[in-house]
Amino acid sequence: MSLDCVRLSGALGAEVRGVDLAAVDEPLFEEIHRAFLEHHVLVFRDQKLTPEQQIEFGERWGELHIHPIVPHLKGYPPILAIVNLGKQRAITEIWHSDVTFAETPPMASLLYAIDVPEAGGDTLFANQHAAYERLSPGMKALLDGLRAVHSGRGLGAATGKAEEWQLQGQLHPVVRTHPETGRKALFVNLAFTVGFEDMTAEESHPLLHYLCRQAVTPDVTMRHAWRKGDLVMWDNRSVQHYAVHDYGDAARTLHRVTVIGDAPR
Ligand SMILES: O=C(O)CCC(=O)C(=O)O
Repeated sequence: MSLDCVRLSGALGAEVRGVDLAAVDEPLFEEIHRAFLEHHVLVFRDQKLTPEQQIEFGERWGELHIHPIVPHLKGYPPILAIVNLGKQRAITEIWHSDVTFAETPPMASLLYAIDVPEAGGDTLFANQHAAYERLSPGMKALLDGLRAVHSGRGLGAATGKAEEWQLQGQLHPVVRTHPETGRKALFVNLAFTVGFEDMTAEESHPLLHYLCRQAVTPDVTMRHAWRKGDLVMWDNRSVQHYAVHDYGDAARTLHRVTVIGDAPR
């Protein structure tokens, strides 16, 4: 059997048609896994999932992550409820890959739309293999072996959990090799990366901002316009994302299940 996949941009993403995520057998799961590695972002429309079913599908990919800072859905520790906190308090309207301040950041996130605005509230995704591959040989040589510091302090402060949040920062390679495909990807983001190992803040800042700009230029992105019942999953090892807050006070609720990954190398 082969999956019915429709590509969503030149750079990444595919809509997978005709799949009920509450009833995925092993051969179908293997097809979905292959499509995930090929397209990096998969969109499944018209799903009807209970929290238990979303958790069950998430567990097919690996152990689920319990977020250290953001509160979970009551009764369901592996589910983060992403709700409209207002534009001023939005913590996801910035390019990022999930929880990169952890020692083993998530490999995948699975976001399910419970309630979405009539218009707006799209999510953008950017392909970090494409962003890396077009860098010059000189820049690639400079980044080879360089490690960046990732910190959750900004997120802790934004969510009022600064005191509870003890992490000092985590070192990860600036260029990581995808553990399943062997492809290289840029692995720095504006939300959590704060500088480079053995460099001052002044030295780090221009390089970090150059790389973060290169990471998300329009030609490496796709944009998802949500409908209720969509489940979108992305590969945090090869993709950054950005939640656009352009919907004022409208209700927007999504449930996220996050799968633990390995230590970036
Ligand atoms: O709300 C969204 O569209 C994306 C949420 C997000 O950025 C995240 O779960 O990390």
